[in-house]
Amino acid sequence: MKDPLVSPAQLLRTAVEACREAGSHAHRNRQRRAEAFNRTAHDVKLYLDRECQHIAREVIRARFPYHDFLGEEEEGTPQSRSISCEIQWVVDPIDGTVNFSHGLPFWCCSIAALHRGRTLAGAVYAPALDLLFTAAKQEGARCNRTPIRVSRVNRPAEALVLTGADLRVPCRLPPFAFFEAFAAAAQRVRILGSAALDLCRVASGEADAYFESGIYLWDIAAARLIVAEAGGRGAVLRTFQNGGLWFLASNRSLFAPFRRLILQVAGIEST
Ligand code: LIP
Repeated sequence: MKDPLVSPAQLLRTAVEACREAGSHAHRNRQRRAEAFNRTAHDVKLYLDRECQHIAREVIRARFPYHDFLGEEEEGTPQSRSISCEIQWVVDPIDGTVNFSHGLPFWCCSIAALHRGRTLAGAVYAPALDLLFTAAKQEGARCNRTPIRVSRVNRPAEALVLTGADLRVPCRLPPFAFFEAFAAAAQRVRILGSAALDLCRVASGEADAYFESGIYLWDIAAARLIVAEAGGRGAVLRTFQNGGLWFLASNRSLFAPFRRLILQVAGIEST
């Protein structure tokens, strides 16, 4: 279906409204953070995940009833869900769910509007930290309305790298092989538990790079634009049948050396 032209700024306004509504609901109801409908070895699914995704969907549908919607809490992989419209909203209602369920403040609501797979607008809202990261295509990136830029660190040995260790996804390489390689190459490596928030820290220059294997589109869809609009670079280095991704983002100087490092650890020739 052909969409009437909608500007990135218009999409961003709705992304911010939906993020604030959904994120505030989780934060207001944090005393219910342990109410889970599913617990597995390394993950937990909360009723609040579903409630926040519903809230975000209602805000978006009220403004753009014909746009497609892809939320983490629905069934199936990102590839298995049909797209009938050129604009698709990608929502992770609580990114960093395990952190949230324990009362750790490193979690956020991440909402992106994509046009033919390219993010045009993205918002990442961390209520417990009172931080709202936003970006619209070619309009820069902001944190709480203040423009942000990636760091100028240009040596891996001086870099602070954020990563994750999602043991749910059967990637060919265990995440800790990457952790070990980054630990040897960088100044420090940290696991904070929310991919979207990690990427926003790269965009604001508080960290210099982020890499994770076994991440999903809804974890990165908004924050990858925020990094790009803050002068950084991000790329999916590998995809898997179940929707899992390897995603690297950093300031411009560090992208090539860290991409080489990842491909070497994975035994993949660098092109
Ligand atoms: C989380 C990511 C995090 C990753 C976790 C999990 P969720 O997303 O943000 O980076 O390490 O395993 O995938 O599941 O909390 O939305």
